[in-house]
Amino acid sequence: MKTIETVAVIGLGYIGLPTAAILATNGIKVTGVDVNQKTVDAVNRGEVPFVEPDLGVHVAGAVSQGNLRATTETPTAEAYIVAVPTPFLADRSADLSYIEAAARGIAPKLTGNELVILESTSPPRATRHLAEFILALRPDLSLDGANGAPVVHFAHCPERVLPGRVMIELVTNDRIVGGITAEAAELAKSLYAVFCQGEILVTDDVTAEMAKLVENSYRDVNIAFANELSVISDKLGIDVWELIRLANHHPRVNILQPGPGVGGHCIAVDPWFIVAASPDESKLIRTAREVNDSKPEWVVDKVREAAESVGSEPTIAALGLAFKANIDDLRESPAIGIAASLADRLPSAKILVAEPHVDALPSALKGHSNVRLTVTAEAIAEADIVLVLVDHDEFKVVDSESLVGKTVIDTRGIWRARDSEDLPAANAIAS
Ligand code: SAJ
Repeated sequence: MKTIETVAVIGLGYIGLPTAAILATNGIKVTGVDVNQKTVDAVNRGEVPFVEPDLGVHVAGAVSQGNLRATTETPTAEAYIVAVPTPFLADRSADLSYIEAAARGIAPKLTGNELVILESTSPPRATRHLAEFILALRPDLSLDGANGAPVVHFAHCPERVLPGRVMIELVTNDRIVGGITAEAAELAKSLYAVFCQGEILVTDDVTAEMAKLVENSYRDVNIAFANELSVISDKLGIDVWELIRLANHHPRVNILQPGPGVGGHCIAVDPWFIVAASPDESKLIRTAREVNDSKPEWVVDKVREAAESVGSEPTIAALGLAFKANIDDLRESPAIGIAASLADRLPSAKILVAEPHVDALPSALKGHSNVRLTVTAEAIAEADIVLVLVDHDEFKVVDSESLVGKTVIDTRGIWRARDSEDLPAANAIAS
């Protein structure tokens, strides 16, 4: 089998850029392609346009070694890795237009014997769609060499790295590689083996696509269970964090943590691709999505109840906007929807948002005159109601004294772990 020496990575986002950087620091000549000129310029300066631990060192090193460069034009390469977004459409089926745009860039560059890998999280049969799309543009090429036409190899290799740990998990996680043909899978396996120290498991393309969706649905269903328990516990007047901590002492029970809802581009999205592919059979998966999607509204209702008891013009400190702890990623974050909904429903309230990982409010909140971004201490000091939306480390070390006399709505249970004497328990509402 041939050794791949040049790779083009299409899409320099949260997955494409780390993948490009890790290939480049392992000796592959990598060209990163992105439609955003600012991203391209940043990468060529050796900089990273978003927060991800250790990524900056890899990008700077790869660029200075001359192994990584970025451009807006798809170049000629031996392998193409497509890592573009796959959002969902209004009917919750996947929007494959970014994949198709990447395919339009790749198609004219092919001469035969290249490997095209789809890394974007995709609905079942998206890799085949990509292959058919490219071969429709290039009928002189083929999947199997029929009529002597040069072959292009297509594979799906879903990423499974956890934001915040990407540079570690890219190397250590096991990987699934699914080929439209066995040869495509083996070629893709050999490319990932350049940097992946985990096991590389080979299968067909559709099983690989489903494996990724199933992993995230598994997590979604389990988070939904925790979120449902939090709502039940609230009704029963018991502390859900204590309940879960105790139940998890059972050797075969491991309940996840409730929160204000599920965010991020993966877990809140991927299960819908399974539902869209098999609607009548995906009852549990759909219900879990609905349970998690309904949690933000439940939190909003809790805050409104608390606001009523404070009286007119309450000040609410909303701690955190990111979709999870210690990152700056705001994609699909339930915290943003909650803050926006509070701003709408409580027009006389002042909402002080503290998000240490961003320096400006996202567009969904900018239009609200009663929402302001500030620092944690100031938000808490001014607040009647303190609403924890993200379990950032910075919030965990907040001085308990500063919370005395305030109503605390802690959707992440971060202040539950403290010595109970430290807690402003009389005012606290667990969610
Ligand atoms: N969350 C809870 N309670 C929990 C765990 C998570 O409410 O106990 C919430 C988080 O706050 C966040 C959301 O769920 O809003 C998702 O966070 P996450 O840490 O579970 O996952 P992601 O979206 O950062 O990354 C997931 C990972 N998938 C799995 O763990 C199965 C990651 O490995 C995937 O690579 C990533 O999706 C992806 O790109 O698909």
